[in-house]
Amino acid sequence: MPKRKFSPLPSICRKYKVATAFDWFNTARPKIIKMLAENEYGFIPPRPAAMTVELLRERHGLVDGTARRREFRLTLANAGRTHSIDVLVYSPEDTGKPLLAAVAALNFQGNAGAAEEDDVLPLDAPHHTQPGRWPIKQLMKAGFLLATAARNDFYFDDNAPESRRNSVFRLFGEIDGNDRHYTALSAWAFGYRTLCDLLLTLPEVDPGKVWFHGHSRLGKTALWAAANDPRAAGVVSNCSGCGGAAISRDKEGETLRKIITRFPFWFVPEFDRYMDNEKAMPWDQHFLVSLCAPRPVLVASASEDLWADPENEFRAAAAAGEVYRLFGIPGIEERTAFPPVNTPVLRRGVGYYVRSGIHDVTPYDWRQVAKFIRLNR
Ligand code: GTR
Repeated sequence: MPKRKFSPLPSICRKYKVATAFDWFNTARPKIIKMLAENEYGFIPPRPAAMTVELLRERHGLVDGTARRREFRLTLANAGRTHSIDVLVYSPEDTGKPLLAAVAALNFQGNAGAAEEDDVLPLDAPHHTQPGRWPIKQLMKAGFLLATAARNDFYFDDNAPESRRNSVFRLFGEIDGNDRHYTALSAWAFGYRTLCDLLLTLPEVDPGKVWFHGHSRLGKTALWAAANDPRAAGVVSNCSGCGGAAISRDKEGETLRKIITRFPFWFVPEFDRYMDNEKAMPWDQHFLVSLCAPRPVLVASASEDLWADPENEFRAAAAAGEVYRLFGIPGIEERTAFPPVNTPVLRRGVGYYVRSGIHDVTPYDWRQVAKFIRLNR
């Protein structure tokens, strides 16, 4: 395959004249957050006045005796309005070992779809619809606690005005159903924050071990959520592609025009001005990745996921290293070549790999997540 030609990326440190981690954290970082909120993702809903946590059901000894399962209903209340979300939590049955991490992850197909059993709420929903994506036994054995909720419970994933009006944004006032400033990605980022709120109420969760994990559109979201929530100890962006970990300049597969045309409600209208005009962006997606620093970030691609453009996902992961190095954390060393398939480049601070296969989350991916977290403990 001929080598691709890439245009230079804006340097974060040069743009903000940053020489130290102190400068970056206190000066550049808040400006980048503001720029991305105003020009790409929109603002994340604030914290509601109250959240009640109800344990609906609990069962022990599931999944060959490895898992304890809890189903919670969270009710968020603000200004006389309420919004409920169900969360499914799996945790290892008492092994005596400390948890490796407590993972907050939104899911695509509802909690029943994510589960391996047939009796997860809602009972009448299709169960276990994405086999392999949530390998509970493997996760339990690796020491993960998993908390998952449906993205659609925070913002139904379509462009209808009523989806916007019925989203979590409604807790904070009347929503103009046509106002694109209320974005799905920011409502879902609020979802990650809400999962984190729940996790921190569980006695077995060490507050320093909460990781955000997301696949595809939820991988974009996990990065944006972690950028805004200092309680995330680290983040995993799996096949997040355009508007996620992939650089927009010289993008193959999905371009800004393609994503904004299909999913205008994911981004603010200000983002439209960069369609077919990516080089005019004063930032690129490595800015988003760098917002995780100094916390570890793992960027994962799949070899057949050309829509996401693995090589451009690698570029963002590598380029974010300049910010990690301000903290004395190596990240991916400069001039590291795009790695071959199934050859992870896991470093302190930043990790990257391309798994063979399609756009998905697989047991292989979870093994890399566990390795990366262990490396960054
Ligand atoms: C695609 C979208 C991608 C990615 C993916 C997904 O249709 O173009 O950006 O987010 O959906 O979420 O599975």
